[in-house]
Amino acid sequence: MEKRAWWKESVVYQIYPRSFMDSNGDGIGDLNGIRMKLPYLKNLGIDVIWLSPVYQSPNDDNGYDISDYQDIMTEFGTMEDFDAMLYEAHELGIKIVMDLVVNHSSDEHKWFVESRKSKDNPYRDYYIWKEPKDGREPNNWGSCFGGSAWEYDETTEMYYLHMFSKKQPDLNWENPKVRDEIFKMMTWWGEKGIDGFRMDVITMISKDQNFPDGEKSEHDLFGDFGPYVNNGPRVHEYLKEMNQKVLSKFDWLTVGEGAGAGVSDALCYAGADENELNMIFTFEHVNLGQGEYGKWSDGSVALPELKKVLAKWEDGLEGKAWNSLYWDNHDQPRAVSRFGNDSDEYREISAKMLATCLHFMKGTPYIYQGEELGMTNRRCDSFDQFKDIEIRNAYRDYVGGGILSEEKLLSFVNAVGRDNARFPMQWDDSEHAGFTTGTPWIGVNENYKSINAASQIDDPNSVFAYYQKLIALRHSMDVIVYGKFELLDAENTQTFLYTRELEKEKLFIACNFTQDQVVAKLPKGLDGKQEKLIGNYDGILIDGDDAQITLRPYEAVVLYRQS
Ligand code: TEU
Ligand code: CA
Repeated sequence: MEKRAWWKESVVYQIYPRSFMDSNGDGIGDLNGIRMKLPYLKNLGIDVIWLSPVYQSPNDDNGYDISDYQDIMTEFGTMEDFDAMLYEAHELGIKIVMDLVVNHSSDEHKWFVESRKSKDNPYRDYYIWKEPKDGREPNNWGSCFGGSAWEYDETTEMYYLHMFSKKQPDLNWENPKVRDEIFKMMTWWGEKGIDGFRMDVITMISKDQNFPDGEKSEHDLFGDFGPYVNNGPRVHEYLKEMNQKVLSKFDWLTVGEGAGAGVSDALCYAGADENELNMIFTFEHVNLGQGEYGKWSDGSVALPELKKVLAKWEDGLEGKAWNSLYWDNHDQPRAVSRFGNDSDEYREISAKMLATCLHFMKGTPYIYQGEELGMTNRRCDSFDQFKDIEIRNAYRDYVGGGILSEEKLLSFVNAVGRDNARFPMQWDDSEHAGFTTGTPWIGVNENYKSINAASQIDDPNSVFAYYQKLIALRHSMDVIVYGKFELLDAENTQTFLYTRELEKEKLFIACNFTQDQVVAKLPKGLDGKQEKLIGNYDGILIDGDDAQITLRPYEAVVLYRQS
């Protein structure tokens, strides 16, 4: 069995603080609200909280635009509030992993305020400045939030690079002073006692210094920056330096957000002997189903495609690098709406099926706030209900540019827009779902009266209770953490079947992704007499003679055998 580690055996819960719990009635989630809910998370059984950014920020991108890496966002509270939350989490045995956003800072960070003052300012080369080319942007790269990736600055008559919003200028990692500032800041947080970092678009920090134009197809307004920004020429050198100077000094969980990273890249970023990170998040499965308008689509994905991508990562990393497992995060639509069925009839059962499918795979599982309740997408009927800069800019570009009708883009945003994850956490059936006593910064999903924590925490048949069981099983069985994954029946369009094996222990996981009743063959060596470890229905429909199992609509079953 491969080397044990606490971060391999943990279950992580992601909190998007703005939408988690408001303690002071200003309609915005905050640190004291998180502290209030630590017992809820302890009851769920999770080991680690990944905290989306809580640093000082003008909130152009809800905290992913940082103006002071060592101060707390005013709306979220004070450093004393942070210290109190960290202390209480540790008292409960819960670790806190922070969000490191150092591909870019906010344009209100003092470094950028200085950098833009003059070409010879000491901070000039903390960012990426280029002269105009033929009177225009230095190249044809587009920003992830639409528009050009270059913003012209009148003061010095040069452009600066921003892969995201123009208020998120990219930091220049070529500059050793930038790297040292960041490593010093990371160490400062480490000495405060945090337990690691999730690293925002860390795969983008090294750019091709020629800044060449990207490929552009006829539909595209901008060139593809991918080959020149993702997994850039010095990214592994920088991460090895970060590991040597910071990460190696702490017993941390480190997970990189792997925009554009494939399995071969992951073997470097997360390779057991690479001395970079513990694991990365792939985008490959959540980016399936994209069409001619990029992510703006109905989000539907054929099951064989989804299985193949997930299996490719399981097989590709097996024994060489550690994997992460997620359906949801603050950038993704709600899994039960996208990959399950959020109708009244099938929402709970399909949420439990998706949870089983993910949590029995090999890797560290991540639960996004509300996923443990089976929270769904919110179907909005007006763009006024959205706050996300990515959505607002998409409206500007696609509707404003006459490319898509408002109705069409609205259907896509309702399917895959990031605000689906940012409508407030649904705590109970009181006004605003108990998230705030004030007016929430963003509207609450209208279904909060039927989908909320209070109605589930004492119900043994709830989605919440099912997640408790999954987490407890992972804590008690090495085969779930360390067993080798093998996909079965890859082409099947209705079922996701796989096994896990560790020494004499074997698991068979069978998930029906449809509302039809289907039959699945048992893998060799199983005759149905095995122990049913967990499932989202009572009983089991097994035919030992024919070595097959009947799966009811959205049924998930896990069989356990010790040979
Ligand atoms: O996301 C990086 C990223 O690639 C996302 O913008 C993703 O492509 C998009 O949201 C999918 O629709 C990270 C953070 O998770 C995100 O919240 C930030 O907006 C972004 O970086 C910039 O910091
Ligand atoms: Ca508040």
